Amino acid sequence: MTTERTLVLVKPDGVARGLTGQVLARIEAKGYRLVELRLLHAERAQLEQHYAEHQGKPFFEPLLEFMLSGPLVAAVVEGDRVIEGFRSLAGATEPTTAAPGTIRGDLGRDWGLAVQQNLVHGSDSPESAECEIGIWFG
Ligand code: IDP
Ligand code: MG
Repeated sequence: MTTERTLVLVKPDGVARGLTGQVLARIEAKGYRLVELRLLHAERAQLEQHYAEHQGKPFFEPLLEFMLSGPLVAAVVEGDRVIEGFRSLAGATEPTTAAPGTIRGDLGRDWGLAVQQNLVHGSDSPESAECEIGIWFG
């Protein structure tokens, strides 16, 4: 059984730039299904949990400040191998080198900041997906 759920965030830069619809359209056009969707302001405690693996890295504080800077969209997306599939749609972490055709490659760029503003987050494993869906959707 390969049907999975993943946690997708349209980060505050994506919402502020009016790209939420384009991100969701790419997810739907790929054939995945939206099963939960919320526009919200993140809380610091949620982000500390969500990004626990990055605690202590130089971009950790800038990352939290960025994620607190405005509303974001959280979604649970379902489909066969969707965890890997959404990471493929999103593209590489660095928008400058993310492949054209991906969300980050087509819509993102480097802004010379301490943290990469790269529009989207997607869970990277079934374990992270389960944990992250709990953080954002209880
Ligand atoms: P991912 O979002 O592609 O899974 P992660 O390594 O999990 O990338 O990092 C989480 C987020 O932290 C990234 O999406 C990006 O916003 C930021 N980030 C990661 N590495 C760096 C870096 O080296 N410099 C600046 N920001 C970074
Ligand atoms: Mg990650």
